[in-house]
Amino acid sequence: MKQIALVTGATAGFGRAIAERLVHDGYRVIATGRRQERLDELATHLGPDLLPFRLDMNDAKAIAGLPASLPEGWRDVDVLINNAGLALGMEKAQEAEIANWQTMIATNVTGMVELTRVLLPGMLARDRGHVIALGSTAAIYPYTGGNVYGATKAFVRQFTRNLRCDLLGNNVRVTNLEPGLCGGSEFSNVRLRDDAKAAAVYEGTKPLLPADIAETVAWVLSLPRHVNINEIELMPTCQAAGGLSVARG
Ligand code: NDP
Ligand code: 8X3
Repeated sequence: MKQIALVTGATAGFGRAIAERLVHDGYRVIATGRRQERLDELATHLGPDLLPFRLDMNDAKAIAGLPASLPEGWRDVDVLINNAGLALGMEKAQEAEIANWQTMIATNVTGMVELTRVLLPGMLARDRGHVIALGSTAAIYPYTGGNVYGATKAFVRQFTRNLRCDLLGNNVRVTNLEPGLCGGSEFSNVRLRDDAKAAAVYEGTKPLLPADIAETVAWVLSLPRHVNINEIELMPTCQAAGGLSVARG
């Protein structure tokens, strides 16, 4: 029987590429996000193994209602891809919009933990499952303007590590993927709210692409069930961590 994967944020970027790859690899995929027309288009593109399911990660009631609100035959989720997320703004903390911080925390942290909490009991009852999170290098390497976005991804990092402790003794795997510079998604368009500035982020670079993230997810899932990849930090070859900075008077 085909395994069922639920991919959050499947309307763009990594999530869409992961959904495509998993259907291709023989999974039945529940694709979620807010933009219904994108979900419908994905269903038309991928066929009956793709279930479009509108889910706003800021809607606690809708999250709590899963998996009961899924159609019969789609409720036993084996794989959860916690991908939906966003960065908003690059301002320094002292200038940032608090509403942007609230949205990042609500989506990247609160919605993510609520959905995980709702799907874990089913995985434990069936004694099989895998939760894969999209963290970020922003969780590890600080940068100017990364303030709350990086902190939400540091939360993702520690939450997935702690999940491993709580799930020990059960056959539910947990993995955190931490990509660096990645183009071909809407991440920078959403963050900067300016398509020209977003394009400039990748100028002269060969960034990771959503297909690279999907390939990594497929590999992590393909390993024998006794193998748990805890974390993967991945960057394009053209990127490396910077050094420390000093302000000189
Ligand atoms: P995109 O902007 O291309 O995709 C983000 C996805 O998240 C969209 O499908 C969007 O769907 C969904 N989403 C955002 N807010 C909500 C919400 N409230 N409810 C439901 N879905 C939501 O970004 P990426 O594909 O690049 O990013 C995917 C993940 O990877 C994010 O968590 C991001 O932080 C992380 N990441 C990205 C990197 C990059 O450089 N691109 C690097 C490292 C990590 P919709 O708008 O339809 O709701
Ligand atoms: C996305 C990578 O460097 O823009 O998580 O924060 S970065």
